[in-house]
Amino acid sequence: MTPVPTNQQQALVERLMNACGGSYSPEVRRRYYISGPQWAAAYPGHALFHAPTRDDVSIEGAIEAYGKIGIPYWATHDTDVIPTDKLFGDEQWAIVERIQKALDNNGLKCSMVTTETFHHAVWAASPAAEAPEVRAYAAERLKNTVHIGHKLGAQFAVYWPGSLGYFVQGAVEETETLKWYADGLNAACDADIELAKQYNRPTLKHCMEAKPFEPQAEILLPTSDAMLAFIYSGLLKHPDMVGLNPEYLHELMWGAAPRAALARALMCNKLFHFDINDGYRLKHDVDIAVGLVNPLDWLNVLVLLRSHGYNGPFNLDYKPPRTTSNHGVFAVSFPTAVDRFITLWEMAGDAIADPIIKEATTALRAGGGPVADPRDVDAITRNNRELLSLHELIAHRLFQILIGAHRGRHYMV
Ligand code: GLT
Ligand code: MN
Ligand code: MN
Repeated sequence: MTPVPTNQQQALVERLMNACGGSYSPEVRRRYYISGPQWAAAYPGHALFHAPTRDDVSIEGAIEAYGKIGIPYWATHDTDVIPTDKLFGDEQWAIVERIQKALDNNGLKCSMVTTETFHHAVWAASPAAEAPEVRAYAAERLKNTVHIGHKLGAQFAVYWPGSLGYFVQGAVEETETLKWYADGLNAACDADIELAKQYNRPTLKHCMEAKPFEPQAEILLPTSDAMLAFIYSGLLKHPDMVGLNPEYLHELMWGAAPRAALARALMCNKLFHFDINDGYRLKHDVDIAVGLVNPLDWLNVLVLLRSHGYNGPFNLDYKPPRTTSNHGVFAVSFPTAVDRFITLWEMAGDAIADPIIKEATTALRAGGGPVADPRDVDAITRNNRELLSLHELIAHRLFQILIGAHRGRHYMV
């Protein structure tokens, strides 16, 4: 084997990317409501056990790269772009202006803003800590993010209360903490109502995002379902303004069927925003790019969302792997993630229109017809026994759609 000299490695990656084919043009990619977070582009590959493997990526660097790829929306945490000690003041607004300029120059829009309430030491006891001054500061941060959101034209604000929990039990009284957390959201929604008037814009959609574990040992709102209960608990002043931002992997992490979790959110009209990625069940938050682990499940998820007319953002909340270079982040990782998403989305359209799936589904719903005695359990069982084989037939058809076999792909053996 011939070693590949370092000055030829990028060219090799480019050549093989081209050889892969099947990529969409930036114009086509822009037709989808896909957002790229600043933190995903700028993730340098670090973790508790991992040193960074990549250099920093600036605000302008991320936005320009997203623009070239054809990712039409951008999202950020407040502190991804504004250092904690520069928040609230003139320097913050100067950075916001810089961001707007970069977005305009590259044809992007800001879709979502979120407050970092987990990294800084001030959140050690969570944003709903016992100390009132921590909670007052949290409220200021949330209101400030809503303000930045209006300034940048965002439609969504996301809340990931990952640090709302504890390592050791006893000191924290859960009901009190949840009430205090609600106070923060109430402050954000109240501020939003005022700011929306001021800016002559609709209020933002406030989206709660659950993760079952990490970074606290025990989490007070670990799942999207727990958050639905929280939204309807009576603690929120404006429950109509608050919905969910489920993340695909966060549902898998606790062993859920992501499709079923999304269905529960859809039933409540609370599926506002969706973080897309992939990973493994009952493991930690590996944030792998969409479709690389569970493409069949992803196809099923998108069939559900398409058939319910979901029209919110698909936020690329994943982490380019540590083995990907700065060049690879934008030459391989993001474009391929976007293209797999588009392919799966269009396949979901194929699945919905597929005549075999349609006929099988209709037959299952029609059943075998009425039985003479509605309490005759044997007759009922017999009546549609053969139809039930269609469950597996539909699953096979979906697999065929996924691999292109419905269009005749097969192996000559
Ligand atoms: C953090 C988390 C993500 C959330 C981000 C929004 S922060 O990276 O793991 O899933 O979407 O705060
Ligand atoms: Mn997320
Ligand atoms: Mn995650």
